[in-house]
Amino acid sequence: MDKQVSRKLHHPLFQRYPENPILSPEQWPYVANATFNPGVATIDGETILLVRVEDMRGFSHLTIARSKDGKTDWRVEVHPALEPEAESREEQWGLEDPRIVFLEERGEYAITYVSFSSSGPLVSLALTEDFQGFTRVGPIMPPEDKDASLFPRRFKGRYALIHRPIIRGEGDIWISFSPDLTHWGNHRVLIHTRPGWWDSQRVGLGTQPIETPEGWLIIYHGIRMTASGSIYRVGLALLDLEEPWRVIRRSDEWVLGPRMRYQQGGDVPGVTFPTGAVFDEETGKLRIYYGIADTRIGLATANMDQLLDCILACPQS
Ligand code: BMA
Repeated sequence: MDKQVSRKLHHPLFQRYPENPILSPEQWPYVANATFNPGVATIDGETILLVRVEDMRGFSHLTIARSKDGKTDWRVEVHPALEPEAESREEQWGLEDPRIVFLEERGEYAITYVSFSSSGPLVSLALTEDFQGFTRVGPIMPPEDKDASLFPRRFKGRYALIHRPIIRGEGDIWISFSPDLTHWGNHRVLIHTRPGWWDSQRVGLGTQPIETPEGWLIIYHGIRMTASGSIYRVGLALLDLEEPWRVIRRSDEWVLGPRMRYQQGGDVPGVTFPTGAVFDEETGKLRIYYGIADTRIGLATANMDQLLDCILACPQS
């Protein structure tokens, strides 16, 4: 389909939920400065958000909020699900920005999150069957590294991890492989920054990778520096289904950004930061959950067929 046509047909691709923000620190059962950047999973039809909660020292932990429809009536747990371990130097400054996938063959969820050490952010992994008990695998990528997610399945026996190391100040998205979730190698650059573009400064994974018949849909954030700070917007890419280190398509344009007034209010205005997605097969809609200005949580939905039309009309990468 012609790119211009597809853009007009489906513009805007994502519809912001009219009642945004769906969760705010004021709704928390205990004192919190900010509640944002959640990982998402569904169990028995219920939506579970693993929310990054920043306390009044500026350190974060992860707490669960549940909702039957994924939009309203959130029940927030009174105690954190994952907190920094007191003796852990890797978690000294808190836990941030989880992404969740269900590892079908293991029958458990993998949670990749940022541990903040005094040497910088790094990627850690925890596993859970039910979001009640957690097995902490611990750090899997050294600093500086963040914005990580596993894929829900293996590729020729190897697990794959998307992550974003900072190398000489540059932030491209990488992919790495492991036979056992502990030893990682075969590192490759996956999605690079584009000088001059909306995603010129840094790019990082947004939600967990989403399997579709056309390939792995990647929703990523791109950063541009401006005179009044950074703008975090959202773009799309498509990876080969069996060789996910191959980028098939990448959107020229961003598909979601901080446009609404409520997206400018918070600790870090101008940040739209998706971290979790749920595909509803019955409605054909994708729901994405994102951090608003590092303070609250927003929801946006898109029709999956339109998303795929859009990404397939994008340039080959
Ligand atoms: C990134 C992460 C996110 C945060 C974003 C915008 O580097 O630290 O947690 O939402 O910056 O401040």
